Amino acid sequence: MQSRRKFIRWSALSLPFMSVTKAFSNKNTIANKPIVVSTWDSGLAVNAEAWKVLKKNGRALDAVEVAANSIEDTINCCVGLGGNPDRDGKVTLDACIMDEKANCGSVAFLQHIKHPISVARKLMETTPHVMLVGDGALQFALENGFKREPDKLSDDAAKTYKEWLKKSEYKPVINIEQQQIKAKKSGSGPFAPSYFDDGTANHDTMGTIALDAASNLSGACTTSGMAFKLHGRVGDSPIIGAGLFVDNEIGAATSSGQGEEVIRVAGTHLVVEMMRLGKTPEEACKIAVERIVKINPEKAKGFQVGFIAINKQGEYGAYSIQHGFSYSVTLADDGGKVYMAKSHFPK
Ligand code: SD4
Repeated sequence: MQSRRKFIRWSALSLPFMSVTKAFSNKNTIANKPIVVSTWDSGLAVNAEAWKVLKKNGRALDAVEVAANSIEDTINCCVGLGGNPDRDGKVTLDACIMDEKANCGSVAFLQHIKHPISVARKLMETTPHVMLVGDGALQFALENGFKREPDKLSDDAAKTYKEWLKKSEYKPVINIEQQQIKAKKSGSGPFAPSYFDDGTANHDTMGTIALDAASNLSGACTTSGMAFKLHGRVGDSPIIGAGLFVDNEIGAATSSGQGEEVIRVAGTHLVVEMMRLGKTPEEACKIAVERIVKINPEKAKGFQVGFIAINKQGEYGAYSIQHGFSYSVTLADDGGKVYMAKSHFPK
């Protein structure tokens, strides 16, 4: 995760947020089209893949899929088979995709498959179902020509896992789920800490939302989930309305951070509904963040959730609980820019 942080373009981050977020008074004006927005600074490289599709008047759905595929192909902490494992040392992936017609596909707790987002799309396009999990999702993937990858942690993940086992004094405990979770920081627990021992946050899910030249919206979200989670745990990322939501009349939103808290408020659905009521993307993301914080303001001090959103006019915005949630915006051939979201709690 730390190496990915190196990609942060501090010059871009230092730009004042409002200087890049244009205010569109006329809602009928189509501006910022096409546009692709992704979570985190690592979203810049991901956006670049999406941009290749969008600039040729390609479909937003194709753009977000190739974007997700590109990060699923890299070795990093938090997306794809190279990501950090759960507490049992298994990498389990969650992903979902949604298009402009409210078609959606999702896979959760999927092992051994390199491109969960493409399995989700296959499910969306070839079956009447929305979601498959675990062995069923794996079976579907294999039957549809996806290759079964070896059960092996990436070198980075193996190292991190080894360290975690030491520091967390991991001992399998029967019915651990029923025990009081002792959190170093409120809101986290020994099996999916909100923060690692070095203070870096346990997240970096890739959420990508795009508006194409034909004014259609789509989104994708892909992750290996919270590191050291309980085996079988599913976060917000594959849940339509939590980790991703698209309404082609209104806008699209995706999230990153502690998934349980996003699920609780149907986070991205809330963001889109707020945009429906006339809020800007940033205002809508802020409302969703505040809804989460209000549930337990004390606990909210100990975890991160960030939302990004775009509307039908191509306006974009973001908001997070903690400072430090960056996001990447690409709307021209200039390589895109990284911005820091405003946050509920200051730096
Ligand atoms: C999850 N939301 O599994 C994901 C984790 C995440 O950036 O966002 N990582 O809860």
